[in-house]
Amino acid sequence: MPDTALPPLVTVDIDGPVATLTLNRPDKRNAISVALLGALDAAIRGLTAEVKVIILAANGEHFCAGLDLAELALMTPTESLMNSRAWYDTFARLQFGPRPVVAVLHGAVVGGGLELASSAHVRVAERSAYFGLPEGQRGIFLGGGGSVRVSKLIGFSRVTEMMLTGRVYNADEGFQIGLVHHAVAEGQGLAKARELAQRIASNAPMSNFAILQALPAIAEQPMEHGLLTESLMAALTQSAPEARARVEDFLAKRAGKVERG
Ligand code: 1HE
Repeated sequence: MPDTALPPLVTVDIDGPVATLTLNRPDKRNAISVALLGALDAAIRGLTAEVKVIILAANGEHFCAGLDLAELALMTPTESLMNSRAWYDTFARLQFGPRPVVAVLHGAVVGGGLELASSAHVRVAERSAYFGLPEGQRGIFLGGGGSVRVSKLIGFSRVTEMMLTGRVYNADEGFQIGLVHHAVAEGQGLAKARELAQRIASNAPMSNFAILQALPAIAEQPMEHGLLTESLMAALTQSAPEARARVEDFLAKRAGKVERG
């Protein structure tokens, strides 16, 4: 039977400006094999310009069990190093690509699964979601960018404690410590992500560009450089025709007001 008859490791569904990429290796809890990483990378690269926002989701009971440990067991240190580099490339394509990414999390979001989730810009967790970094218990280390990305989300101290003690955070705790932005009822994650994605897609493209590209750069810059970058970006976004039209709409009372949360 040809390979094409196998179910894809990542499925792509396009709905207007929103593409939903779904990890589809539920029998192995969406563990990230070389093939799954390649499928995710190809799915991202294959998106057309009409797609403005990505939703990242997963089939089965768990979002992602992390690195495929069966493959790791067969890797030389050099292969493992190169595998990490491949993860960095793909995750950077998500984080620093042109499209905001909304991740929908449920079940295990562990190890490399949490590293993948932390590459998204918005995280929605269903009640069943739980977060851990079991690398310490497996005798290995983070290798998918988690030392940097997860530490930036919840702080180096929490990551140290998670890895040393095997601590697992549930969905509510994940919300409290800033791992996720929204905690929703089971089965509601995708609907919430779609609602957020539609809102994100309706922003001016230049604003989304500045949020995705300038904000993380500014966060790494010394204060004076950050403020200069911010002011340049502000001038650029404000001069786009779309920004002028939106501001005029507000002044003419044609645009919505900011509502209470
Ligand atoms: C796997 C993997 C995997 C499951 N690699 N095959 N990640 C971990 O240490 C997590 C390891 N996984 C688990 O703790 C559990 O599997 C789960 C809590 C995620 C799910 O439990 P459960 O009871 O639903 O499933 P299961 O019976 O444990 O697993 C079902 C199958 O998936 C089984 O294979 P089977 O052939 O026996 O059916 C498992 O072997 C397989 N499976 N997880 C390979 N991770 C770039 S550095 C990143 C560092 C890391 O990510 S370290 C990995 C951390």
